[in-house]
Amino acid sequence: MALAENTIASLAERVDTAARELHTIVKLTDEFSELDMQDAYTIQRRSMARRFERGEVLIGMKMGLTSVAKMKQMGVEQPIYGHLTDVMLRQDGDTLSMGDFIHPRCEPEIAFILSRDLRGPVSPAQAMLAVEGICAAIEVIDSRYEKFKFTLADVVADNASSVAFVLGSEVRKPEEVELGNIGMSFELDGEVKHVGSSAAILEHPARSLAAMANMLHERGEYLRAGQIVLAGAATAAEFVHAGTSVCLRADGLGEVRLDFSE
Ligand code: OOG
Ligand code: MG
Repeated sequence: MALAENTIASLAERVDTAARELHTIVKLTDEFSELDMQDAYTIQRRSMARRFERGEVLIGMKMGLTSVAKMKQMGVEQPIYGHLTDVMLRQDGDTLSMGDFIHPRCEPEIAFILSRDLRGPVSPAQAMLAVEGICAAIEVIDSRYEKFKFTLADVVADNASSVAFVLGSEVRKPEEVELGNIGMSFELDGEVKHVGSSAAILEHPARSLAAMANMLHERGEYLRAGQIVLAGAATAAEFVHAGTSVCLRADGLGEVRLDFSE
């Protein structure tokens, strides 16, 4: 750890307040260049602890930067994770208000729903034994950093830009889908912006799930039965505005939608 305990606490408060009050902040690394990944994950946990104290409930985890398209878009080259809470969960077809976000982007994802606890270290195949359901998902990300620009440590401290997500209504069992190659079409206002495949997610989304369990294991933590895990975007993300309709169609998993209003 590079940063002092009181610095970590105050940076956790800074990212939490920015997320709550919907304003941007300068990158933490601008001020604290020594901020390392371990500190960043500690800041993330401290800021989440503040949310849990306010009553939010942990319902899952998200992987991020698991596809080459996302790594290139963000200029950051290593998978990361963040926490998902009940207030981030929206329903398929919901209309979200732009007033609840800073500069939101949407991205197409695959989600896992776990039926068993999952402890690392595990292989992708072992990780899949804990999966009950697979569905399509749209994640809304909303970096608290100016211009949506950050280093790896900054974005980790900011809970991997998490703000909201929605799961598709069609949930399939692992044996019912070809998880390693699900065709995904990501549309804004009826126009196809990206076509991709679940293969873009670390070559197979099961690898993302295993990586999630294995990274948590480094901190002595594990995934719980019932939790949702987002595997990470299969394509680049798209900015949305008031009036934008977002739709993800995923082969065998139906479609999932979100709309944005003022
Ligand atoms: C970081 C979060 C990335 C994904 O699915 O790749 C992410 C960001 O792009 O702001 O959620
Ligand atoms: Mg994502």
